Formats: sequence, structure tokens, C-alpha cells
Amino acid sequence: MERNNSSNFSACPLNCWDACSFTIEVEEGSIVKVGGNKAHPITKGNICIRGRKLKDRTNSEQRITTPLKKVNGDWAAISWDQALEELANKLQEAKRLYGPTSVLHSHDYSNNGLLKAVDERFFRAFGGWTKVEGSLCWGAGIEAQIRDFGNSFAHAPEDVLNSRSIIIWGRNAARTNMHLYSYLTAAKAKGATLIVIDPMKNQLDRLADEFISVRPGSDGFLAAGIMKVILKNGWEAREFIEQATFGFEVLQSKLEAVTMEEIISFTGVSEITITKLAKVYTNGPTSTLLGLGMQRYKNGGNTIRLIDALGAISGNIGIPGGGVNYGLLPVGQAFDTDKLALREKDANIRTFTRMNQGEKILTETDPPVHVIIVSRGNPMTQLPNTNVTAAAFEKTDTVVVLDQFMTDTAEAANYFLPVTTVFEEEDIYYASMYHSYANYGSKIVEPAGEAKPELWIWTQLAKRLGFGEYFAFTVNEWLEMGTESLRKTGWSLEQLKKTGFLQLPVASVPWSESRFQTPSGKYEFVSTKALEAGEDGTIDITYPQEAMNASKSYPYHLLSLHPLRSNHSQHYHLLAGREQNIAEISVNIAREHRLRDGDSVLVKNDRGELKAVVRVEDGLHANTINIDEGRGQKFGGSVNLLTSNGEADMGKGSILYDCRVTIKKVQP
Ligand SMILES: Nc1nc2c(c(=O)[nH]1)N[C@H]1C(S)=C(S)[C@@H](COP(=O)(O)OP(=O)(O)OC[C@H]3O[C@@H](n4cnc5c(=O)[nH]c(N)nc54)[C@H](O)[C@@H]3O)O[C@H]1N2
Ligand SMILES: Nc1nc2c(c(=O)[nH]1)N[C@H]1C(S)=C(S)[C@@H](COP(=O)(O)OP(=O)(O)OC[C@H]3O[C@@H](n4cnc5c(=O)[nH]c(N)nc54)[C@H](O)[C@@H]3O)O[C@H]1N2
Ligand code: SF4
Ligand SMILES: [Mo]
Repeated sequence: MERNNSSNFSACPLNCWDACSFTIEVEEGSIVKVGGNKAHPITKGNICIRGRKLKDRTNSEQRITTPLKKVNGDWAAISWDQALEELANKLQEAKRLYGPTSVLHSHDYSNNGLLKAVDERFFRAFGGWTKVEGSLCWGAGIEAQIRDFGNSFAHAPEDVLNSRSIIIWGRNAARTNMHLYSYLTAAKAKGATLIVIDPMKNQLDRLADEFISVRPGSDGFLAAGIMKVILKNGWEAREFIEQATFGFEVLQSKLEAVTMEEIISFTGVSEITITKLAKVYTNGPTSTLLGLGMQRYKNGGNTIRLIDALGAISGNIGIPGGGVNYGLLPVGQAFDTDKLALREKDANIRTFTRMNQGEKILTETDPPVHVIIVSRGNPMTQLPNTNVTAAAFEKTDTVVVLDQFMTDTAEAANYFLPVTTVFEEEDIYYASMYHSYANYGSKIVEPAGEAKPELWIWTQLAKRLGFGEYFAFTVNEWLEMGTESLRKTGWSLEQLKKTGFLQLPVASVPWSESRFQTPSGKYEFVSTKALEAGEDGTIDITYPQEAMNASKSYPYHLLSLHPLRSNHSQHYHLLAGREQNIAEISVNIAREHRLRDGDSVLVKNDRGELKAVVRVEDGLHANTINIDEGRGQKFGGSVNLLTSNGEADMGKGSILYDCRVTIKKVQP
């Protein structure tokens, strides 16, 4: 066969810390290899299996490549003309009879493309809609950092090389953030001390000097304990506290109200370890790298505020090698997404949160939801409390899913609109999480079958609904629109296309001048933003919800971590031999229930139940179970059958890990 090799720039579109730049090999019009772009300063040509398998997601025989309509319970292929005409009519009718908010757009962020933001432009031009807000992922922590610093602004990845100590606090970096792992290896080689704080031992343990096991949902208490020791010994950074912060006395009085005994008993961490951490924090620079795990609890926002406060009073803010690193929002803020999303034309917007959308669909009457459009999300598998989501979708007249595969959500729909993959469309990709480079993704191959870019679908619908003028742009014009604000910094689309990546104008050590983006300009222990919103704005040392209430019926914590080889639900169908859930259980649970590796169990609470195969894990905190998230029905079923759709204390964040269950041995 004749080889027609060409190498092209693309980028990982997956929701992930690392935002890798790719080079792609094509033969005879098909992708044959997804590789890493060696020239990228952070991702350096190394990519993970989830990225490499995007080739298989594009080429898969399981991919749906024609529009489908459900007729008498079965899917039938239809033309794009018919699909668009029927959908336009349904949207028009829903708007005429019940108003535009009878249309719900349910989405998440499974594709990080800049141009995906035009979906909101569509609904604004339509005259309104019901939108989802809040976050399954990191909402409580983001709001916490906005209250404290005015923004969530991590240090550049290479800055850990300036740290004396590095604390990885609830981030499963070896699994979720592979390039951080390489920087940690380099920092260790330079002599840095690495400490991991987590209820579950993970691959970082191989690198770490110390692994500290905490009880799920108790990290705020741990941070409070460390601060108590610092203050008792007078080790705090007085100058920073006096000159650059607001509300310190209030924090002090909150810390005085909680006893060391309470802290030790709740966290399960000894006073010796707490004192050692106080020394590590005050003999910096100490860099704290937060994951998203410990804020997916009812007390999640306050937990992050307490860890931020620890970073602040120990003098680790604004210095190289320091920082309380969580999100990197200035990356997304550098783009003109407001323009793409037509934000100037806000009207008739009803909001549901991501967590309560199922309940709201079932109960809202003013107006009820008549049409649901799902894009970039698989709510049936990924939203908490699956049984509520299923009932909500079941109740709704018209459910339209834009996707590439027949997911659990798509199975529950009446229309399936097949969309292109990253390699079949042009866009710019970025993640506001870890580094400050944006990547270019060119259109590398022709779309499979009749798959179309989302942009094309919104444009066609807009034309049929009479507001096509809002969509009369070429892809290049859209990209120019979304990057206009960057041009004054010397950033150009041409340059991005040439190199495949470009750095955004984002500081590598934030807050170095001790001027913060809060209303007071100071680091705020008492949040003026919250005060202005009518809250008391103070940090509270509070317990999680379910994680605190060990009851006789539901004695165990359930975590549901991100899977190693899949980005959420996206890769299971490409991995052989993964049809069952694995329940990783702590040693005491195994003993209490006489369970051994390979036994079958039912994990259960009031919301639902799930079958799984046991793996006993000696690195798990007592009374704790983990079942990785992301499995659809065909792969053993979603752990979200068990999770709660409650909301955290701030930021409309999820409480996915604040979950209690029981376990029982069953026949395989
Ligand atoms: N392989 C893989 N990588 C991914 C993803 C994926 O699906 N698969 N998803 C991407 C996305 S969208 C995200 S948001 C990130 C998430 O990245 P991470 O935050 O690293 O991942 P999580 O699985 O959310 O869990 C993080 C860690 O929190 C710990 N944890 C849970 N509860 C607590 C607690 O109470 N206290 C402490 N200290 N730790 C706790 C867990 O044991 C786990 O080690 O990963 C991204 N990367
Ligand atoms: N129990 C539990 N649940 C969780 C989590 C957890 O830790 N535990 N993590 C939560 C987190 S952090 C997150 S971020 C969410 C993620 O939740 P989701 O974003 O909903 O999950 P994904 O499986 O990544 O992707 C959803 C769908 O998007 C489709 N897709 C991919 N690219 C495109 C595209 O360009 N256009 C369209 N229209 N569709 C596309 C995929 O085929 C897939 O079916 O899950 C949350 N759910
Ligand atoms: S999933 Fe993350 S680590 Fe893997 S290739 Fe994509 S961006 Fe890189
Ligand atoms: Mo996420």
C-alpha cells in the first residue's frame, strides 16, 4: 500500500489538567497515530493512553455517523434535512407555547475547544433558554479561591523546582496530571521534600517522602490544626498578615473555637504529624498543589478556604516555589468567549444547577421543560443520583443528544445528532487548570460519514429559525473573534498555527506584589464579595454532610475517583475486559464482612445500588470504599446510582464524594 505520510498539529480536547499538544500521522485519509508534540514546553511530546486512544474514538466502528430518530422505540437513520427541520419546529413550538425557557441545554466540558462557546450564542439569539450552571468538578474550590485571592491562579508548572517542600493535597497526579508527575520527579532530584495528603494511597507514594492518610472530608480541620500550631509558636508571617490581608482576627477566633483533640479525632492525623506539617509550611518555600477531591463535599468551599489561609499565614503566597495551586482561570479569561457566546444579549435565562437539573426537570412548572438538548456531556452516567436523571429524561417530550457514541444519555433520547471528533474540525484548545499554553488543532481528516461539527449544527438551526445572521462567519473569523483581546499582546493566530501552541500572557508567580483581585485588594480571610452578597463571609470549620454521619445502615464512605485509562465515560468501550465495577475496600471492611479479592458485592444506599467485584486495598483509609466513575450500563453501571446530588457550601459545587453506603456479599 502506498504510504502518504503527513504530520500535523492537533491537541487533546479532553477535560484534563495537562492540555497536551499533539502531532498526528495520517495515511490515506485516516489517522494512524496520535503522538505528542515534542516542541511543547510543558507536555514535551509525552501523552497518555486517553490521548492516544482518540485515534480509536475517531476510527471506531461503534461510532454513530448518521442522524438518528427514535421511532416506536427503535432508532431509524434520517437525513440532516429532516433532523434539522423537525428540531427547528420543536424549538419554535416550545418557544411559542411555553416560552424559550421550556428549552434546556444540558452540557458539560468533555471538549475544551474555544469555539464550543457558540452554543450559548445560539440560545441567546433564540431569545433565551434554561441553562445549567455550577460545577460537578471544581465549583466549591473555585469560589473559595475567588473569595480569598479574587481569582484562582496557580504558579507555572516549573515553579515547583523552586520549592523546598511540595504538598500534594488530594490530587491523584500520577493518574490525572502526568506532567506534574515529571516535574515532581525533577523537584525531588533537586532535593525537595514531597508529602501527599489523601485518604487513598496512589502511585505518588513511590515518589513521596511521606503519605498522610486523612479521613474523607476532614482536610479543613487538618489545615486548622496546622494553623493552630503555627500561631501557638509565633511562626506566622506577620508582615504579610499585617500588610496584605483582611480579617485575620476573625480567622484567629474561629481557630480558637476548635480544639486540637477534636481535630485529631476527626482527621485521624496525629499531633506529631500536624506539628511536622506546621514546620514544613513555615520553612518554605512550600508549594501546595490541590486536587479536586477534597472539595467535593458539603464543606468543600470552606476546606479550600482553610488551606488557602494556611498558605497565607505561613508566608507562601506570592513567592517562587510557593502558592496554593488549584485552578488557572486567567487562561480562559484571556479569550473573548463573551463575544463568541453573545453575552451582550442576555435575556430570558432561567438557571438550574448541574446538580439539581434532574429534580428541576421533574418539578418546575413555570414553564415545564419540553425540550432537552445535550452536548459535550453524558449526564446519565456523570451526574450524581442517576435515578433522578433517568426519571427526568424519561418525562421530557423531546431529548436531543449531540455525541459521537451511543451513550446511556443517547439511549434515553429521541434524536441523535452525530458530531465530529477533534481531528475532523479546526479549533483552539486550552485548560484553565495547570499551564498557560493554548494549542492549535487543525482539521486533519474529513468527518466520518455524515458527522458534522457542532458549529455547523447551531448554524443550520439558526438559519432555519430566522437568526442566521448571528452565525454568518467562517471558522477563521470565529477564531479571530475569540482571540481578539490577545492581539494587543502580540499574540497571533498565524503564529499559533505555525507552532501548534502559544503561551498566553499569564504570570508564572501570581500575587508577587501582594495585590489581590478581591474587592479590598487584600488577601481576604473575611470575604468582602460574600459580605456584599449578604453572607457573613467568614471561614467556617465545618463537617461534611454524609461523610460525618456514620449510621448503622450506611457505615462506609464511598469515593468515586477518576479512572486511570478513561476520561470519565469516554474510553471504556475501547478497553477490553472492563465490564464490571471494581469496589476497592479498606482492610477493616474486608475483615468485618469476610471479603476477599474477587468476591462479588452489592454496594447500596437509599438512592440506589450497584454490583461490583472486591479488591482489598491496604492504602485506603478505614471505612472507605472507592469505585471509579465513568462506567455506562454496558460496563457495569454508573457509580452515580449511589451519589448525592446535593450542593457544596459555596460555588454550586458537587458533593460527589460526600456519600455513605453499605456493602454486602452476593453471588457472582
Ligand atoms: N486518568 C484520568 N485523568 C483525568 C480525568 C479522568 O477522568 N481520568 N479527568 C480529568 C478531570 S475532568 C479532572 S476534574 C481532574 C481531577 O483530578 P484529581 O483531582 O487528581 O482527581 P480526582 O479523581 O477527582 O481525585 C483526586 C484525589 O482526591 C482524593 N480525595 C478524595 N476525597 C478526599 C478528601 O477528603 N481529602 C483529600 N485530601 N483527598 C481526597 C482522592 O483519593 C484522589 O486521590 O482529572 C483530570 N484527569
Ligand atoms: N461519581 C462521580 N461522578 C463524576 C465525577 C467523579 O469524580 N465521581 N467527576 C465529575 C467531573 S470532575 C466531571 S468534569 C464530569 C464530566 O462529565 P462529562 O463531561 O459529561 O463526561 P465525559 O464522559 O467526559 O463526556 C461526555 C460525552 O461527551 C461526548 N463528547 C466528546 N467530545 C464531544 C464534542 O466535541 N461534542 C459533543 N457534543 N460531545 C462530545 C463524549 O462522547 C461523551 O459521551 O463528571 C463528573 N462526574
Ligand atoms: S488526557 Fe490529559 S494527559 Fe492525556 S493526552 Fe489528553 S491532555 Fe494529555
Ligand atoms: Mo472535572
